[in-house]
Amino acid sequence: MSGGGSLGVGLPYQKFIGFALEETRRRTTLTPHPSQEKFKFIKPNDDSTIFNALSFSAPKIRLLRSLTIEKKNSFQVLDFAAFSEPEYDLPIFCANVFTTPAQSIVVLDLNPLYDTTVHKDYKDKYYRNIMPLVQKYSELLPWGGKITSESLRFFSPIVIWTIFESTEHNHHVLRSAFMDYYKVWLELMDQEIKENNKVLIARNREEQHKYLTWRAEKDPGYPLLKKLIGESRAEDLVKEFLFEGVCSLGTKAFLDYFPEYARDDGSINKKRSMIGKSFETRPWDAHGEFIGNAEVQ
Ligand code: BLA
Repeated sequence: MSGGGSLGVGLPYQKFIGFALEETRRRTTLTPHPSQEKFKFIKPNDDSTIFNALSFSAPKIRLLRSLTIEKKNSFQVLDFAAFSEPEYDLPIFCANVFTTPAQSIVVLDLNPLYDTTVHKDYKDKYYRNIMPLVQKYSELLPWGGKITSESLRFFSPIVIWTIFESTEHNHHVLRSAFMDYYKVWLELMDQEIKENNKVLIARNREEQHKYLTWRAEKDPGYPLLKKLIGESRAEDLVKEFLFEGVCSLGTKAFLDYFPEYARDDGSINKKRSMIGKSFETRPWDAHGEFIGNAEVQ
């Protein structure tokens, strides 16, 4: 079947989550996260939409959470992420897919805790050995074209940013990439040794908080969530579930991290991007060197 066939067969993204949890349990012990109780049964305004939310923690993992949403014959969403405890500087696992019968918008990455264009040591530590992943998928899941420029600093040199036609074959490739990327993340997690230096731990915590702050404010899924469950429940979901930690890991506010979004009256500019979209082609070379020319639209 092609052209949206995969939308009819139950919740395929639930299978991605099933795989990820099984693989995680092979290596560590998952404990339900406190946020799970509140968000397990989200009832959207519209009966034909189904939400599934799960969250856990584990010895090195502060938060592992997934959200899938399905509206029959309309769209499907996968949002899966894993955040380590601040004692580790592990990348953040990030899998986001928005699928309609026509196309799928995908971001799959080990989002760096530290911007890899600035922190070369961080780039070498985590990405040098896994660059072949890019080769493996760059033809099947090609660069998706111009993107919100601000997003780039949260992406790694191995990011898969793609938009593809929703066919069975493409979803098969996506599942394979998802599994590869997640296994790599678990492997890195296994290898990491606990940091004892309080200054470095505080730095890791702040970087994670900055990431959470960005996504809790500017995530492209937010407008749709508001439509599905209303503004205040969407805000709860974003702050207490998807990006849990945004209210507790740090005290800085969005504008402290991203002052370029400040309006004259001190409020946050509602635009997602201040710079515009850019990066028509993949802005990293095969070695993970940034070669982007931010030609703004
Ligand atoms: C579109 N989602 C996008 C786009 C990106 C992402 C890059 C393309 C538009 C753009 O350039 O901004 C995803 N952007 C990310 C991710 C990061 C980032 C993961 O900066 C991480 C740092 N997407 C979801 C969820 C929904 C969703 C949960 O993850 C819905 C509930 C929807 N994403 C969604 C929709 C679009 C989209 C509807 C297309 C519309 C649009 O561009 O606003």
